[in-house]
Amino acid sequence: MDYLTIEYRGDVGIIGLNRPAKRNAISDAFIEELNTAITEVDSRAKAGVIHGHGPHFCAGLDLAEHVKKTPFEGVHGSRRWHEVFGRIQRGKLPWFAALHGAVVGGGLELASAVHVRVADRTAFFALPEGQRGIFVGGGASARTARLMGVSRMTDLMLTGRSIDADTAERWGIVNYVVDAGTALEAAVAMAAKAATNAEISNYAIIHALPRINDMATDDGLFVESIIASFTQTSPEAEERLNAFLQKRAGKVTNPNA
Ligand code: 1HE
Repeated sequence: MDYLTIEYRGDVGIIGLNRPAKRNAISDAFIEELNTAITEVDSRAKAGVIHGHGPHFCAGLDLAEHVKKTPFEGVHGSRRWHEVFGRIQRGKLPWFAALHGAVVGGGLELASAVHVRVADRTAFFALPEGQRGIFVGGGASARTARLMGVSRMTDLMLTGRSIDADTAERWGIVNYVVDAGTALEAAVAMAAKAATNAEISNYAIIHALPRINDMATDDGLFVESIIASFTQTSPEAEERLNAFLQKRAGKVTNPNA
């Protein structure tokens, strides 16, 4: 692969954005490689991690390529990002992102498509599209706005300012902030843990939760009850429930203990 690395640690597939000279800027060829990498990791792993090689996670859209596109090519490009990132958000696996340095524009859109985000203290976040004379096109108005809220995203886009990792955590953009240089290790550890869950539970978590969140409460509760009863009838659920009852499975840990 020209723009990505793929490695496996146990059941965890790790995709590394690997175009550091251009700050992992995402071109058309890059997005197609990402699509291929997702297919490969989907078939071999039980959880995935995305991280960036070099000083930054990702500088977003490849502006050198974009500047030469017609508006209609831009539409197709944007829709392709939606498809590929959609395969992460609503695909087979739970995905984690390890973030450091710049997580900007399309880089933040990619990070918004995964299920859990871990940032180290070097990470900074911005949506500079307004300053570049364009608009978000990789899913930020639907995904990133749901993480931080429309008001905060409007502020980021109008002012072009960057926020640090602690602010991103406060705003709901990232789930964890860790020491510089430790995000990948932390994300892989969490992905390895998620990989031990029942596959059907992980599937329900990543597919049902965001959809129910988009529904009216009454509809959501109904759908929840159907999914709950569906997961409960799997042989794996019976074995896991009995394992707890027979004291073969771990208890929930008390974080204060
Ligand atoms: C790029 C890109 C890019 C860097 N496309 N080539 N994204 C942005 O507006 C962010 C633009 N990038 C930056 O603000 C900075 O590069 C960073 C803060 C990310 C990193 O700074 P730094 O000092 O580490 O690197 P640099 O010297 O700015 O960049 C190194 C090289 O990468 C340089 O090329 P070189 O040939 O002069 O060495 C840069 O031109 C190149 N580079 N970022 C192309 N983005 C689907 S819609 C999504 C819409 C968006 O994502 S818009 C936001 C785009």
